[in-house]
Amino acid sequence: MALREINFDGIIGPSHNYAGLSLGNLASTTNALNISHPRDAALQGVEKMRHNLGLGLAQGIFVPLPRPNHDWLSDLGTTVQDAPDTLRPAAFSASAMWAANAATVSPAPDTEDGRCHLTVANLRTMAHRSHEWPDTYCQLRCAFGNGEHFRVHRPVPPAFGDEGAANHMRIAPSHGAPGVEIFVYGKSGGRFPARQHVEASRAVARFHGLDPERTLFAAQSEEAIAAGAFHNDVVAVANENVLFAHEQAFENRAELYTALRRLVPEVEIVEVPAAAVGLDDAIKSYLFNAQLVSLPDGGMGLILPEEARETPSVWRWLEQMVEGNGPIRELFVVDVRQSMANGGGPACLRLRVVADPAAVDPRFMADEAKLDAISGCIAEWWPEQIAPDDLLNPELWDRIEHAREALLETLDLSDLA
Ligand code: SUG
Repeated sequence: MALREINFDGIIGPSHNYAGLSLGNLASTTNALNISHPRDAALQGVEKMRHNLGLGLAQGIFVPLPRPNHDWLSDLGTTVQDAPDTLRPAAFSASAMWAANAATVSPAPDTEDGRCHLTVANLRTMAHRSHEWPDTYCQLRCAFGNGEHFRVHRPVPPAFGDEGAANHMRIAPSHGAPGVEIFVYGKSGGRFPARQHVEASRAVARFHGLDPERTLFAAQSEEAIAAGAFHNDVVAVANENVLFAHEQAFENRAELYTALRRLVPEVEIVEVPAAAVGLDDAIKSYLFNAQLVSLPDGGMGLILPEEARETPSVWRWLEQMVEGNGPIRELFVVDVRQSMANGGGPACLRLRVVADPAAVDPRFMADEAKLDAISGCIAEWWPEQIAPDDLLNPELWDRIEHAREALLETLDLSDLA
């Protein structure tokens, strides 16, 4: 069994819009009610996947969820025609594009039964995200239906907020070796909500059959959440034996680093000091929402958003880092501005699964030809732009629904309709 890291990117849905729905996510609030460009957004996402395929990385896809979500509106006693302005944008949100929030994933070498476990996130803190999970669950059961290799769990009950892999990291000498899993939770975010509850993280660790000796729970620092780090993946990212984090990411970083060094002696911690890059610049630029990847020819690279290159303190620090003797040797820049304007960088757009690609339903695996077919479908069907009032227009509702159907047909995934 050949385990590889596969990045499953959420294809950006035809209803992508800026509704300012996420308190604590500064980009979402700042861009509230701007005009969005779903077609450009989705094409940017495809180009990121193409870039990563070109690096020799394994790439997968998830499809957008049905929007507007008629079932959710019906559960709330309304319809898309009659929904109040307080609900309609939430029913249209394309937020499932941020696949890092779809589920938490524990690869086979870490689990008691030797299967890769996935727990769908309940996303209960934000109304517009709380209705993603039933369709995400269906999609993951389809993609990872091979019961010899995978087990997909239903979400933690809504008593405790769970935001999936965005608050979870894994440190291992290599992808295929047993790792240490780190669950990062929030206690308080000052004026902003802490979206990940420690009880949810503990439940996920139990579902996955993780070894308690090799499972760490670390609190996010309150100052990070209050500065706009609504998920840990805005201030830290890990890959194999490397942890790349901001100095102010964790409440008690010394304790976390000591535990990691004891459990994985090969660990390399690359910490960015606040004196070099302040939390504000780190969050504005999404420096840590980069994809930290192992390159096929050795060494690691960071796949960063354009905004990182445009932030002088960040770019200066990165250029110095790659000239040094550390484990991160290369920088790649991608344009995901449409997603970034809602607080979703390169790493938010993907769910990492370490598994044998041959065990995944092939309809969810991507190659160049499939990406061409996807971009053709997007160019033909995705709306060019959405202004807030357009959500009242029945023609747009039809357009969004037809666009998704066309994509499902293109991918032979109409069983998810
Ligand atoms: O949950 N934005 C998303 C961004 C998620 C980013 N994911 C990770 N960090 N892994 C969120 O806050 C904005 C929607 C709007 O305002 O229209 C939104 O949901």
